[in-house]
Amino acid sequence: MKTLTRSETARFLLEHDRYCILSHRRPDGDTVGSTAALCLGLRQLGKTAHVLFNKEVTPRFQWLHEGLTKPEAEEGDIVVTVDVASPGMLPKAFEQLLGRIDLRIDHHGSSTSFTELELVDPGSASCAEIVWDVLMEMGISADRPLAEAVYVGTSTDTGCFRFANTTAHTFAVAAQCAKAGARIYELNQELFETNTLGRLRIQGWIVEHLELIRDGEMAICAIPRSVEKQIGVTEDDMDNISSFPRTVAGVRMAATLRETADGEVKISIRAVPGFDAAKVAEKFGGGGHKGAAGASLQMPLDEAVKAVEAAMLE
Ligand SMILES: [Mn+2]
Repeated sequence: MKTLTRSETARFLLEHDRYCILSHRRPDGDTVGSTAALCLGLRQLGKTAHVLFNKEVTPRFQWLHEGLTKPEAEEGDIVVTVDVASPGMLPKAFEQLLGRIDLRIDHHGSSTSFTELELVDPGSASCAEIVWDVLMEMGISADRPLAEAVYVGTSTDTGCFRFANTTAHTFAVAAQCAKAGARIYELNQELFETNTLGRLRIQGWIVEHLELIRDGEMAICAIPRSVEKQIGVTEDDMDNISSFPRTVAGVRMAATLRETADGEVKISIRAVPGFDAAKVAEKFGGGGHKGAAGASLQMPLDEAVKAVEAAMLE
């Protein structure tokens, strides 16, 4: 595995053609926005580029991939992953590509290399910012679709520029997106100001069922699948719901547990500086950032709660 700088990555992308770009499982705004931006930038240079269709992308972010996807990677494609920290983060349908992925662009602090080349910058709040820098090095001029894809990535991974990962560089990139025509107000309304009733109802349930531990410094909330079904929430209603328990005054680290359709328990941990969410997630084979991390557990929900609580108190 060889580590590349932004300029080396730009040179690599300029020198090759026929790109197939991969997002991660349970896709968020950063992986969808970054893959879209990279694809649009490469196409602007006259390259053949596609985002590999990821069926897990929800309506909240689907519009970013419109017109960019293809169903399968082809022989001879240069395969690039964006915002994927480890092989475990790849959607099941992409796992067959392991071993032939050429480049990984990522910003996760705890990650497992699985590609020939990689550009990883854990200091970057979002992958979208890294992609932006690389595209600028390649001489691309941003139009509205590209700028909006990058803006969605940077804004969602920083909770609209409120999380501790936000840097001057994040703001600088967002400012350039605004300059290039991104509809900042509309996107912020859609992504951060508007709540569906389903989301508000699950938040109400969380408020009632949240368990505070260590004198209210930590919180755990386990959401049974039956509750999600009863309330009738969509995956979009649940997007980044794990940030919510952390917003309770005094809570420095919070874990949200959800049962998935295939019987796993998905944990998402959020933490403020001084606490390390990734350390907790790593105990269960997961990973992420200090401020936000996750893992999947193969055990019943009540056992998972006990295991996660023990790991947090450590
Ligand atoms: Mn990200």
